[in-house]
Amino acid sequence: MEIHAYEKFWLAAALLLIVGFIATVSYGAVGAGVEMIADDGGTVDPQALDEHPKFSDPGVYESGPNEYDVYVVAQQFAFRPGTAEPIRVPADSTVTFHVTSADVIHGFEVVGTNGNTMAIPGQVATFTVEVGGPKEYGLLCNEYCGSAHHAMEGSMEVVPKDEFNATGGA
Ligand SMILES: [Cu+2]
Repeated sequence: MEIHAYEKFWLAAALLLIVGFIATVSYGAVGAGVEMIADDGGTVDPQALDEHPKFSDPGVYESGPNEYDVYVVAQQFAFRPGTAEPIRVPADSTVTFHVTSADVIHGFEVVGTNGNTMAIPGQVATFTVEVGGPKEYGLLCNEYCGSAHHAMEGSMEVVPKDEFNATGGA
């Protein structure tokens, strides 16, 4: 059977594309360090966050050498902390976020890092971000949560270690 040269070329190009697409999907699934948020953050009563040992006073808690826990409450239309005042963490540390919502479903993304989750009332989403040198990161809600969703944002400041200690952290 005679196959025209152009037909061979397009067959080869189509096969290459398929292999390329499979490679990018595989890389995205296992190579890029992307992880789903597990359900091991536990549950919480969204009506009684003010009785919770940490969510009643959300903020940055030291949990070990260079390790910090950050408790964040998302609600229409702000992150506590994050929106009214930035989340401040020291440079070169491991930061574990514990995020929940007090009302409806929100998103919580630390822009420019691997940190991104839904904030669901009654659920605590937990994920860890390694921060390097001093830098400011944006925080975004990326689940439509109401009329001022587009304005729901905040910031996280990675500050030099001595500066963090000087202000006493959270
Ligand atoms: Cu929103």
